[in-house]
Amino acid sequence: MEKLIITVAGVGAETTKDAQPALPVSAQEIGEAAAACREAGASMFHLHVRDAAGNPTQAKEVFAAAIEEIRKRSDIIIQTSTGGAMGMTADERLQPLELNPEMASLTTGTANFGDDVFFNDTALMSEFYQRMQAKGVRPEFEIFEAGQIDNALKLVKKYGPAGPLMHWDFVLGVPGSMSGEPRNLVFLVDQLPPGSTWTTTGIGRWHMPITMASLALGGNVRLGFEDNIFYHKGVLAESNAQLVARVARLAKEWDRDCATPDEARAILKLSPYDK
Ligand code: KMH
Ligand code: ZN
Repeated sequence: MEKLIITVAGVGAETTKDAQPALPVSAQEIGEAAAACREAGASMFHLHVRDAAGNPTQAKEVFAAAIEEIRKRSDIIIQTSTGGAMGMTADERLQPLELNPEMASLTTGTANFGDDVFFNDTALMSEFYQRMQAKGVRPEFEIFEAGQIDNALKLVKKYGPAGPLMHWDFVLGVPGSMSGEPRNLVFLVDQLPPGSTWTTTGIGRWHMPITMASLALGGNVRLGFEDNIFYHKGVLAESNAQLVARVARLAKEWDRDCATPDEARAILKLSPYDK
């Protein structure tokens, strides 16, 4: 098995400090959290940022400040979000691409998201995909519903590839979208084109079942306060790094070491990190 790529979705757009006091929000907190996660075994950081009031923003300058603080402390792969937060316009969501991140998330279809709708119609996803292609930013296809795989494959057919392989993240357990039953993961993984790499996100109570299913199937793992704030049922995690350390430990028990960021770059066929 390849080494394990642990991605940390450490901030998100929906989690609040009230719900999880250890949520990193300022650029410095995000930089420190990413470094601690890297130390614990993570090789990628899925990045959302917050404004001075702690609200989600896609402002380029706020992303730039967080990226600077991460880069001061670690070589972790930075994957900026283009999902942003509910109700943001496409132009707002696209802003971090101007910073030429190594990777960015891309959801290829609309999905129910609790009582809201995470809007990604064909025009929006085509524009986001082509912008990433033009800039050489590798997409991570964030899949909440099965048809979103087909939509991503249609983008590649219509516009050509956006890199040497397709990297996927199955986000399972968002209320209103596909649940985190392991059978859903098996069904989704079965549909991927050859050469794909993939990771999983189990939301809330699905964090551990999906993590274990992913490890059993040879996939990778995403975790962090965007997706789940608890360590045990009803017990808050102390930090994002604590969640990373548990998965790194479990994988090691199965003889699977964590990839360093450079090893993850090699697995994902990203360009080497230019220090
Ligand atoms: N905040 C969610 C509405 C992404 O980052 O690409 C969408 C999201 C997906 O977090
Ligand atoms: Zn996100």
